[in-house]
Amino acid sequence: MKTTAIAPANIAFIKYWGKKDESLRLPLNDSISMNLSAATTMTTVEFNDELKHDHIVDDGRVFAKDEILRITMQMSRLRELTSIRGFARVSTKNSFPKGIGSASSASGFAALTLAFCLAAGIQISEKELTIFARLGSGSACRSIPDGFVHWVAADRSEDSYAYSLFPSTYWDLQDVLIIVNENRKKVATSEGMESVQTSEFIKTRVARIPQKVKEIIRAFNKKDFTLLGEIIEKECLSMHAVMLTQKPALLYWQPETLEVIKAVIELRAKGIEAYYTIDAGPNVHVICEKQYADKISEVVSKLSGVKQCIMNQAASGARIVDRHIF
Ligand code: 2P0
Repeated sequence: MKTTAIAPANIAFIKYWGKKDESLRLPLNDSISMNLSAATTMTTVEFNDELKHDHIVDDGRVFAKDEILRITMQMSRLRELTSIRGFARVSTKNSFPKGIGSASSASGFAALTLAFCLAAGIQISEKELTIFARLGSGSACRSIPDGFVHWVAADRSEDSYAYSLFPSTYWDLQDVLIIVNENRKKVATSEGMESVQTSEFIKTRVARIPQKVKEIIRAFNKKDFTLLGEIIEKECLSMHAVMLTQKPALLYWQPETLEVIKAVIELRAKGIEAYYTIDAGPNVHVICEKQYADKISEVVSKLSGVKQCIMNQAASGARIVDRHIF
């Protein structure tokens, strides 16, 4: 059966940076994210008895060799986990530039995992789906459930899953995603994370996460945007402090990144409440409540280094659609 899934990228408010088990992609700490409405991947999967291997086609541009390898590895893993035989044709399409932080691997592996399981006719719970997606790319598990999502760190694969903390309709938050650079990054996140223990700050960072998770849930419960924003920025800077002090050091920011950060701080001084967060790349996510999104986009778009602003609301998780890529 031909099956197509769409999954959103997500932006983490509490970040995932570092694994305690590389092959199982078990994270060092819990993370919390928001699904993004305008940054999605669509993937069609169709099993075909005549195929001798999987056929992967990127609709619109060519996949790099390492990307093909990661996708076929995930398909082999899914075949093993579900005892499905046979190969499939897969086509995938992004609604946003590739290589923008971790976004494309999260939405990509979430959509692939859901489309694969349904095309194979497997009945599977949302929790299991998040575990399967996590094995392809850690952050992909957060793109399966609805809205604002909590990924639980654990020592066993079956215990490290993601669930919806609050539905997408709970709070009208916006993410103004500011693109300053569309190129694929030089150091992939998986590789960057491997040296996380070389940072002198990693232990302190991980020890602080349970308290931050409690605080952010309190901010959500009270819909206290100031508290939420302060946690988001502090958490982003904590992760980048680790990245910068790893060996080799990881500096993902560009001069344009700082330009946007400064603009956000200035906007805040003028009473426009906005907070920034940045993933493993130079682009900036500005988080705000709905009434300020247009103003933020208008101001930031005027900066010389800004190429594009993508407006995102909180979105539902991965879902099946009835149109196909091929
Ligand atoms: C996050 N990132 O929480 C953080 C912030 C990057 C910076 O999740 O190795 O691409 O495939 O499990 O999922 C990037 O992690 O890494 C990521 P792998 P993934 O969003």
